[in-house]
Amino acid sequence: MSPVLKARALLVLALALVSLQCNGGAGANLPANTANTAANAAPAHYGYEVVNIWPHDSGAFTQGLIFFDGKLYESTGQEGRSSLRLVEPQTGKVLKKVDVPEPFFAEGITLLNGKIYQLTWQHGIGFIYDPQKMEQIGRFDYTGEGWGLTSDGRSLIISDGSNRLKFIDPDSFRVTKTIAVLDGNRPVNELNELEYVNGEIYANIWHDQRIVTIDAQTGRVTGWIDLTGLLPPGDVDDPEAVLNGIAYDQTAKRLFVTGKLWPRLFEIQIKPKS
Ligand SMILES: [Ca+2]
Repeated sequence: MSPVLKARALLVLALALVSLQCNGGAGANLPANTANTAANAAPAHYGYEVVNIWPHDSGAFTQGLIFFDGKLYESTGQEGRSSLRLVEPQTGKVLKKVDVPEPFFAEGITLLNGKIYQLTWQHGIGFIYDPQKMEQIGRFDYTGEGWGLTSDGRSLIISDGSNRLKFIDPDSFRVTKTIAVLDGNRPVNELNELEYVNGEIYANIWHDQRIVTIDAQTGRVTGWIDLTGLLPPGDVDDPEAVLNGIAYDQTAKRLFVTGKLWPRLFEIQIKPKS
């Protein structure tokens, strides 16, 4: 190898190492020294600290949550009660609401290329909205159930209640890739609401007090965030009022979580488990 080529090769290697340092790890709010960087490392275990508590509509059966342009957008489910909402975070006030008619049961939402996409549970039909006008501007079709939805900035990423995440092209709505979410060799099933955070996908698991963090390239579980005790006992007694709803404020690096029918929405910071 010529000296010039050798120097270039060393530069490429150095850049690759820097890139690995920057991209590795279980997400946004973690101290750098707890980052789970090794490709086959065991998942890291995290707890949480509450930063802010804000009101949340206890009639909202939360199925999708995103933060964009200083506001929360929320999708609520159940037939006849489904909606897309624009919500003021600090007050929980619903500023605008678009009702989703029966028989649709709305599910996850995400923002991609300036549009909000919303899934429905069992109808294979999704809705597209203009987030500024809060108006429906289109529909799309997909195969299988729709549970959670997020985006890596290129694809729509759909969960369907299994351990699989489907990547869908937003122009053709064809599946371009599917990843299986595995903790070691164990499938993590019933993946629900999703949030893409810096190369990882944070996912609620139906009826589980933990959020799982997933390598968005491979499906490998990188961490578990245990949110047990987040909602004070007695706040809700409905067995379906489970933790569901994760939104990430990319600008201020804030993480928000709530649940179905929860009267509160939390900004949390993830902490290594002691
Ligand atoms: Ca989300």
